[in-house]
Amino acid sequence: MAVLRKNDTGLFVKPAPAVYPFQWNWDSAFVAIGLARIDVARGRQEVRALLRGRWEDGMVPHIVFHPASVDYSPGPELWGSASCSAAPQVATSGLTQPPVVATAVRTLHEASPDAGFLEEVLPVVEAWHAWLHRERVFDGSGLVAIVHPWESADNAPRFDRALARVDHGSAPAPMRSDRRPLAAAERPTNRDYARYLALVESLRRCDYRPQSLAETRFAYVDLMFNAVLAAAEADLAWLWSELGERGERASAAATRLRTGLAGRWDEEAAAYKELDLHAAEGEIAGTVGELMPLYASVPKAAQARRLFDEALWAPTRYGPSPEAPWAVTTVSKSSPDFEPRRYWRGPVWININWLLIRGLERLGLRDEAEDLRGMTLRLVEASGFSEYYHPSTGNPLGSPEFSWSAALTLDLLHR
Ligand code: 2M8
Repeated sequence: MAVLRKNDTGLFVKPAPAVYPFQWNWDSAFVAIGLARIDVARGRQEVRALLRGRWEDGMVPHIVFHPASVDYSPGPELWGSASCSAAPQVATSGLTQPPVVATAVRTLHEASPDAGFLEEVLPVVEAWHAWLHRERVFDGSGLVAIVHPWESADNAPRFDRALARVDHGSAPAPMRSDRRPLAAAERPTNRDYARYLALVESLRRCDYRPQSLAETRFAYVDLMFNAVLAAAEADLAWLWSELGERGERASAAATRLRTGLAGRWDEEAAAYKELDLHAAEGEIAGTVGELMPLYASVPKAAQARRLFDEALWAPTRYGPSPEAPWAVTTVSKSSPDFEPRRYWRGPVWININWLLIRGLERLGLRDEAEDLRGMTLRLVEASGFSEYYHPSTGNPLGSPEFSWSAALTLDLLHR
């Protein structure tokens, strides 16, 4: 509660005290889930502040730059949203992020029902989800694509191959405020950052609305993004039913997404295959994303069992082992890309554990969920509310006093 209070700007809770001074999309949704346990009214305000950044075509952006004089780069000038016709008054980024908001609204509503709040926000969330199914579909599978790593766990090795195709020219090293408070070894490299910026530059030329995904330099069918969307669509349909409506689009979308995700199961790997749209075939990428359909209740009982035993909790992959007792690692320990300190390339994250715990609970794997919940609480007890953690030592990494780690702990304690 103290971390959330400290990071509260009055309008929104920033992700961390120094590194991230603006409102990020999925951070705020996780924060609202935590606030549902202690201050529902403040949780509703968090959602309202984020939705102020919505674009006319429905997109809810990944960052809302509420006016504030803070030193952060690359900041609003990189995006130039003011010159995009669909953008709102407040400056925002031109991308989106995993749509956790519907799930946050449901959590707030279950904690304290408020039909007025639902009437206010459901049409906005509905329009955002519909935008995803309009702008980001690529075939009949029901799955959607992201067009920039910043739309998901950006530095994850699953994006490396796709990102390597992005020519970043000979531009000088980008200005990065993240590197002042944080160790270089815990953050993305300058070369990857240059590619992120080159991608933004090319998207900016079409006001962030490419004619087709085939034309984009990066298009990835991220399983985590799709699993979050599938669960969010089901939650949205439930919320509509609270208002006496059928929520037909949302419930059909949830079914379609789950079917699409189920089709990506790989029997040999006991995990799900990721898909880079510009590559020939799907792949087992060795990152925790390949377990995420679990969060959306996609696996059948026998698959869920194998996914847990042979991947999630397996000592050589994502689970606890004598040399690295803290789980779940964000990259498989057997992968050559495993880097236990670098952001999204190995460390343990509280939001990832939370998604997996929810998935295990929903599939009835209660003991397994409880083991992971217990480990996650022991980790924050030992090392505080950090952005991420070293899987061998449990040492805190990245920013201290990280909002979603604190907020999701409140939710885990509530079970
Ligand atoms: C990280 O992303 C930002 C860019 O959006 C960054 O690297 O500076 C990611 O972990 C992202 O998932 C998260 O929402 C954001 C704020 O916590 O930080």
